[in-house]
Amino acid sequence: MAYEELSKEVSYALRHAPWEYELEIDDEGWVSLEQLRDAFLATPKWSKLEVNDFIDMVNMAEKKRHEIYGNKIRALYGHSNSIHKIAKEESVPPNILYHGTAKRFLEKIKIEGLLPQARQYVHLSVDMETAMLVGKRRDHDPRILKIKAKEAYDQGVKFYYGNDNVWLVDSIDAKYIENI
Ligand code: HQG
Repeated sequence: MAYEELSKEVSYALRHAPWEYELEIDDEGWVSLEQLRDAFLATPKWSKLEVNDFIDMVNMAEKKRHEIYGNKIRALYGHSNSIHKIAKEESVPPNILYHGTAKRFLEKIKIEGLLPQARQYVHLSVDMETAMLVGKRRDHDPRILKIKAKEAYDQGVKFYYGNDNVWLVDSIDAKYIENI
């Protein structure tokens, strides 16, 4: 089974295009594994897919993009703003979080702060290494922004837990970005 390829397509379906797959996603982003399997079975590439393949995919993944609970699966983060907003659980963030971005975005970020752009939430990383990997998707020499998360939280900004490495927030005002 091509788990990486499967994971990419599951991400696409759950984050960006549930309607293409005729998936009924609930308010917290869950969809039944059977429904997802049936949707994938419709394409010849996945004609041998079984529900267990999704379970193996999640268990074997290096990066925790999806979560399975009972007979349901959901994407933990990354949803696009073109789908119904996924409700996330509010939590107290660590003191400091990081955001890896491209140099070319800095001037705008300085003025506007961090905005979710095409996604539902701004994604923050728990450490500089993770932020570096995120930033490298957009710039070979990315900038790592240090976010005063706890201070923002104490002043009323809501933070949402994504996974062990990712926190989500609706937006981050520039005053909470330390080194910009
Ligand atoms: C930037 C991947 C201009 C922001 C990753 C980023 C992550 C601004 C880009 C997850 C801005 C949006 C998300 C502003 C923010 N002006 N640019 N005011 N505010 N930006 O891809 O955080 O592998 O939507 O800095 O690892 O890069 O798919 O967000 O560069 O966890 O599982 O706008 O996606 O995970 O880019 O990445 P994205 P992101 P997966």
